[in-house]
Amino acid sequence: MTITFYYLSGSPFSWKVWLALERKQLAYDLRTLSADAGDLKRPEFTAINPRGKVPAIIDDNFALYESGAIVEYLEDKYPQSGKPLWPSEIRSRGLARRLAGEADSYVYPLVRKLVVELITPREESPDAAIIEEIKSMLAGEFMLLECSFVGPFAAGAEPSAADFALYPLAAIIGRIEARQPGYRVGVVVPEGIRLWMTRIEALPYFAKTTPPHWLQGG
Ligand SMILES: N[C@@H](CCC(=O)N[C@@H](CS)C(=O)NCC(=O)O)C(=O)O
Repeated sequence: MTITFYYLSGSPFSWKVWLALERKQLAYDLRTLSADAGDLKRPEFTAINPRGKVPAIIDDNFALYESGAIVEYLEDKYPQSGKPLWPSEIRSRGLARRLAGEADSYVYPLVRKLVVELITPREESPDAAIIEEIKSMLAGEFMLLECSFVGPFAAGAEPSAADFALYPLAAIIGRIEARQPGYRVGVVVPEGIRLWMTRIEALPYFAKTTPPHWLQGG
């Protein structure tokens, strides 16, 4: 059975689910939507997710949205497929779930603010004071995360959904740095997190999940 996967290039929540589908070695049909073209607000899509947000999946006529719920569903529905999304040891699993939750609840809102200040086209110029404040908060978040990591991957010897929740957010910071070097946002990512990123990037399925519009220079 092929899973239909609704995706937006550059969306960290979509990237999380893409990495999870790959680790689970599940067959999927990638449907890349365009926010600019209004795809997320079309009735065909709001019938799947009334919030008009990605990611969403349809599996065997069952529609599901919210990246965290999708990751749990994939593991529950396909326990034997590919590799597990969570560590088997209970405490490691608790840690992985905590880190995935921290990525969504604390890191994402800060990264989103940086994207709005420095990447999203808008009339106002970037506010240097706000950017410095967000950088300082993000640096604190990454230091906390770095101290919590217990293995080559976030929660141990194997990649888990915690890595898949966090990696896209750290990668987006790298992209903002490349596009707006003057604001030096990259300094918020400590050395240990940079090393961890190289391990995610070395995963055999990583390259195919890179946001297509990043590869096209967009
Ligand atoms: N909590 C949701 C967040 C989903 C979300 O915010 N998706 C963004 C892309 S990263 C989106 O679809 N934004 C389009 C919009 O709000 O119009 C999840 O984990 O899936």
